[in-house]
Amino acid sequence: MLVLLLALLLGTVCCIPRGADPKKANLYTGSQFHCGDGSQSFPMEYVNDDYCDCNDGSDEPGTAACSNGSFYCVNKHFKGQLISSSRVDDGICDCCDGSDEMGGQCSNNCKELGTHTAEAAKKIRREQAIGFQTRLAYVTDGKTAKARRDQDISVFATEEETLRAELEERQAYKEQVEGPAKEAKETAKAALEKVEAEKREAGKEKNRAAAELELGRIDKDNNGEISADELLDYGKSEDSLLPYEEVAEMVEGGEIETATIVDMIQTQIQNKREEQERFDAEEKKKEEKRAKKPRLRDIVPTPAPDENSDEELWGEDGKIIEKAPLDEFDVDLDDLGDSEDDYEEMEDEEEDESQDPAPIRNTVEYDPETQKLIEVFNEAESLYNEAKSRHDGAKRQLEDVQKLSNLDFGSDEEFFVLKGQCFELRDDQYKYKLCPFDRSDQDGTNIGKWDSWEKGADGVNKYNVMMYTKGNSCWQGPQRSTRVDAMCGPENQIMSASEPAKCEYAYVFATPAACTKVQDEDEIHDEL
Ligand code: MAN
Repeated sequence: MLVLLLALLLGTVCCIPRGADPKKANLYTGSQFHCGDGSQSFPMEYVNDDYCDCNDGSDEPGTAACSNGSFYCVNKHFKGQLISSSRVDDGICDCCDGSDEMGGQCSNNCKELGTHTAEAAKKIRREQAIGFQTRLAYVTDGKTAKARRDQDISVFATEEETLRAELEERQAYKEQVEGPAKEAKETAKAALEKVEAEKREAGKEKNRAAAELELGRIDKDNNGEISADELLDYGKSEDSLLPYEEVAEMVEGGEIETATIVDMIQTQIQNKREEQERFDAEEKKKEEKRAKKPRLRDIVPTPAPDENSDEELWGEDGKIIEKAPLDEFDVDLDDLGDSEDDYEEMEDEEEDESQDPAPIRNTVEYDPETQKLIEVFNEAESLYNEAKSRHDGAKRQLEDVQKLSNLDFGSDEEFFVLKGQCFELRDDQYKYKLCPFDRSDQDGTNIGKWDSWEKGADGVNKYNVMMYTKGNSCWQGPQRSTRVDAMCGPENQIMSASEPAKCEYAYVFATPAACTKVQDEDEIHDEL
């Protein structure tokens, strides 16, 4: 036993049979051999006699006699290795020390292999050591960022609260002044509409009087009746208000009614007026556009004009009020007090209307009292809007930092630095991209959004596998997902990308964040 132990320590197998596993050296001591499974015993000479006696093949470690036996390659300077005994003396060199073949048929290349493997292992260790150093920096950065986030959250939350209080206050004030302004506006609008309706009526009357006057021109002999000849003559005259065809039709029909003629003339006068108004309105609009002063204006249908219509407008109390310069009109009549959306809608409407030549519009002014209420409201609204936009900004800022804070960047915040970065790998077919804590994609197709950490094969480390799920749907397959196995590496890099099952992707991702402290150099040597 002592000899055997000594042999093991010296790395030799001087006293155990060829191909025997040093771990089972005790089987081959004494004069009797006991099969490894304890089933039978034989004299020691039965060992390696090229005849298989034990069911477990343990009596023939150094021959190919047992189909289930194993041969131990000592492989000094490299790693001992068990191979199937069927590979013994088959003319192929399996062990690096060549011991599986008789008579020095194979060269011993264990030393080179050992040196090469040791160097490769050393390189990996070195890279892991570098990775671990980087991880330490990641941890520092991650922890600093976390502390900053925590601080930001408390600052932003206080700020958001202050701004919310201010917003609520301004909203209450806006609501308070909105009612009176709206009411005053409506009253003013109703009064204006009333005045305008009256003006329209008056306009009609004027048209009628003008038509009666025109009748005098037709009735040349002034006998109070319109004859067919008088009517036809009038129709032919250059300044006739009636088209000749209509006049001729009337004469032909034999019904020359004075009232009908007055109506016809009145209609013509009215049409002409309206045409002129439309033209004027168009011109005015063009002028405004040219002046490039786009403003929201109160708009109402234009009343029938009278001589003063261009110069005068009427206040709520029916008093004429001075027409103010255009710049003063920036009041929104119907949509008083509502959101920016309404403002945009109104502007859109204005835009649409500019395509349409028909409508006649006019600006509206209010009496000073109403104007004052509107101004108070407008001021309250703009203060509210300004507070709202500040509060919205603070809220967004708080939500953003909270969202970031809810992400799990590892036990020591070591994965934090990966947030906001993306890594790519191109294989023969696709370009894969991983943006940690965000998403994974294949040629731009979403193959998973950040979901959670999962334990890796060791079942212990909580931060081994990143799961990205709920990607784009896959035809006749599951919704796309990516599993990312994080391994230690000196830098961040997708090492491989594959699709083990349809639309289920797998990356191996090297990152310093996954590195742990490397065993010291001496241990590396001991292992080899
Ligand atoms: C595309 C790729 C593949 C996927 C098939 C499924 O070709 O996204 O990875 O397997 O779609 O139809």
